Amino acid sequence: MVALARSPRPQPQSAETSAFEADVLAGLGATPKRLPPKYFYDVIGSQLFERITELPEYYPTRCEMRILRDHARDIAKLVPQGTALIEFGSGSSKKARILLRAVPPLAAYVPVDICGEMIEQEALDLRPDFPGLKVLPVTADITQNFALPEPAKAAPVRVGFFPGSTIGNFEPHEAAAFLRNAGRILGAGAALIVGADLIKPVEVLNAAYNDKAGVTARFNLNLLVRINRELGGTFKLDTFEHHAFYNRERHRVEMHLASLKRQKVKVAGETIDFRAGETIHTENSYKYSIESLSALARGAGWQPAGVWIDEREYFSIQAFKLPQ
Ligand code: AVI
Repeated sequence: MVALARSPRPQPQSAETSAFEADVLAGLGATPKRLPPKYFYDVIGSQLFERITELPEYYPTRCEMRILRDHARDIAKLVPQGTALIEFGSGSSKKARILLRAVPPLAAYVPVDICGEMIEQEALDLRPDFPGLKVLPVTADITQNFALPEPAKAAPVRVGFFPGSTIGNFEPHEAAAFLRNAGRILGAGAALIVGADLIKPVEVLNAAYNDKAGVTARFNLNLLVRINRELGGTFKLDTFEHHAFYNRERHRVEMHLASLKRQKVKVAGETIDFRAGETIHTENSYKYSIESLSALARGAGWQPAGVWIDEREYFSIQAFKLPQ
């Protein structure tokens, strides 16, 4: 038998993969190189992030949980009976659980996240613990417009919940756009409860993003693992290093992946050149003051409606309302 030489057929791409490919090629083709942080959260990245939240140096999750537990009753006053509670970028719903225990009966709880597998699993775990609660997960990019399920649309009021300081991973103009979009999705009379990390001493910030166990480094490098797997990338992981530092002028922690040598890397058939020491900027984590977040929210049409912080003033939960 003669073996036929076949030219490789292009694999059909999902819309998700082609958006990933387009964003990665655009980011690696830019100067300086960058990659959007939303792509950290594949299944492995989401698991690594869960591990970060348990690290001794990473204070935000513990602080926010403490604030939620200490002030759940007060915060729950923003959530009247029959509300549809929409959680933006829910990941694991452990913070929502605290709120769900404090609020009166809801029309629905709608966790929205880009990682469909994770929220479907969370919904399965949540249902037996909250019998009678409609848990209606939506897989969507929270930076884009998305449709709410019917029971949430039909509810007399909608309250958004955006914990985790995820707002800090947006550029300020993107955060303003997110707040405006959330207002459109939630509608008149809505409330929005946002967790935001506060400006604090630089040593605390630098330690939180450079943990001794190296989990944040693995989280950062996992972006290259994902590009290798999903886009046929040829990144050699031991030739890139995790860098994280607080940029005082811009009130943000920056994460980068630095190339340890001059090299060429292939991604989706394209060749990318790296100089020794050149970095890919992978994340900004903006730190806010109460005033700076509230100014941003006002500019997006929201009125301040409450602030709760921890004793050390490391983290804040801030509430906003839209006029009727
Ligand atoms: C999800 N986000 C709020 C985290 C943060 O702190 O900016 C992501 C993270 N990056 C490194 N460690 C944690």
